Amino acid sequence: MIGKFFQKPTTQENERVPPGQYLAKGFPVLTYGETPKVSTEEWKFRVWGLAKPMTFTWQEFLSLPQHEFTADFHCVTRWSKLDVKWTGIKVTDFLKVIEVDPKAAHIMEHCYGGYTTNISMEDFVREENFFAFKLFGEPLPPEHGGPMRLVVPHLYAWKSAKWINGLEFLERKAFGFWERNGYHHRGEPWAEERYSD
Ligand SMILES: Nc1nc2c(c(=O)[nH]1)N[C@H]1C(S)=C(S)[C@@H](COP(=O)(O)O)O[C@H]1N2
Ligand SMILES: [Mo]
Repeated sequence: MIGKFFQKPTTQENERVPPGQYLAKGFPVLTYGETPKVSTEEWKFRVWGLAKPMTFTWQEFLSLPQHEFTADFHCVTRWSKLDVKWTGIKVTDFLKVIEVDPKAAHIMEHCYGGYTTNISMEDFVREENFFAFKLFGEPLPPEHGGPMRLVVPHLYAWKSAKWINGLEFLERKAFGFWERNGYHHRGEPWAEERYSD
């Protein structure tokens, strides 16, 4: 596995690489299907389900507080990338400007292109989760989910929806694209929650 696409972690890095994962060289792109091309002018972000329906334009979304983030990234296909630098908006800040019904316990992430992935409210509201629109100081490239993606560092990266355009708040757990295709409903890398039983 070590060679062209993978590198050996240093002892220090090793502790940050979850079991069964290898450090990728560069930042691989992993997309199922086509890369949607979405301009910031046409970009819209919707909230619905067990929440007051709302729609945000790019300007409205970007008027929320912006922060720099450094996060590790773990794909279930066994590559990891440490210390990815992003600019974005905290999920907790976004949640302050929407009205979610207290009955909402799960969320379906929706994207341009039709990809979906589910996440529990508990996993979603963590302080370290964010919507990213810059990668290493540059506008987020389309192949990495630009103009806007979600990043959920503590779960496998298939939960980090690229081209995200909406959140559907739900009372009960539902399955997104990979979850319907045999992947774990939660996907915690340290517990190797790769596949559903
Ligand atoms: N909309 C959408 N989001 C997605 C995916 C996808 O195919 N479509 N792939 C997921 C998977 S499996 C991974 S590992 C990461 C990859 O992000 P990257 O291509 O920026 O490395 O995006 C996740 N988000
Ligand atoms: Mo992945």
